[in-house]
Amino acid sequence: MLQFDDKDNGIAVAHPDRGVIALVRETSRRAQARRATDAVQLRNRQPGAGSWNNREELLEGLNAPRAWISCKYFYDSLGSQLFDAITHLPEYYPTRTEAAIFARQGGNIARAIGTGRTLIDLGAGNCEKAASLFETLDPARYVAVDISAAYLESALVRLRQRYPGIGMIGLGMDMSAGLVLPDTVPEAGRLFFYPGSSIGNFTPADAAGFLSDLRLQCREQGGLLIGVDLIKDKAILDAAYDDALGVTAAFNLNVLNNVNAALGSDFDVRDWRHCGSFNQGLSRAEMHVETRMQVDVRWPGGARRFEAGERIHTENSYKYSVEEFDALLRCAGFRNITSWTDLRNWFALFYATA
Ligand code: AVI
Repeated sequence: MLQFDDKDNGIAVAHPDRGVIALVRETSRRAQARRATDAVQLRNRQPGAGSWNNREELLEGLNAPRAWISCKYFYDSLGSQLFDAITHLPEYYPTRTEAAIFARQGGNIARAIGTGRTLIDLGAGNCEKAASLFETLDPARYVAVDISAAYLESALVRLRQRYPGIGMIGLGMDMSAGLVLPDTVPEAGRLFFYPGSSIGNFTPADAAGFLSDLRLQCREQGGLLIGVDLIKDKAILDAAYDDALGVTAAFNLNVLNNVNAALGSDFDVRDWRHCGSFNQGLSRAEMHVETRMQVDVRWPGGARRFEAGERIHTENSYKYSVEEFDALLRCAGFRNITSWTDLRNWFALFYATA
């Protein structure tokens, strides 16, 4: 039976084939040094002690002249459901466009990658995206990484019943703090899978660092399959980050509730409004929350006045050209880069080897 635990910020590892459960502690100095600021956070369905306990980081952001909140605070259980709802919106094209590339290019992707790999799913969530590749890629084993160990546990129990021939390992960890794979994950033949353009939630510099770390973990015959959102018309991107129904607004404003839960602050969501648009100069969609009036926010040991119209920056979502992302992969040490795009050139999938 699968069991996960995330005590002491460690990584709980369950190996269903051998029934072994081990706790691997996060020891990498680099991992501990890297602070999640702009960086993407895994979809966190249950606020994880290891990911939401960074009071210092929260205070640094709230006290900054241009206030900011790390985007990891989007993902409580409600935030994760709101994100799922976003992926169904007509304006939010990335999820369905990426799926269309897989549908159209599945044969070519499978030929480039080959079969029998160890598929390592970064930010696995309900594991469905990776599972849709099982038929074509026929992985020898599947390693699902997500910040919510409990969510992974139930997803993997279901998946094992569907694919009893594939060995499965679940890692409940906050990947933004660095990826540490246990010894149970064989070194040869690793295929990292990072879909959904989550890489866009890193700054390009942090993305390069993250990709370099992945490349170091690739070892023999390792590779990376990654989804990247491409630069496109501003109107399309503006709509994707500020939809007509207001689902993205709810997703963004919910961050204030989550900060209240983590910090004990007294943000009132009704005092704030959502701002989401594409910043062409910086090639990124930005989300902010903006005050409707002058607001005083208090938390244990501190407070801040926000003037009317003042903003808190909550997320960046960088968009790349195929050439720019190719260069980023090269810079991280990847080689033999192949990419596939959809018919409109809105989204790209890259496969690169170490
Ligand atoms: C998770 N991430 C790739 C999404 C994005 O597009 O940057 C999060 C999101 N933010 C607003 N809508 C969706």
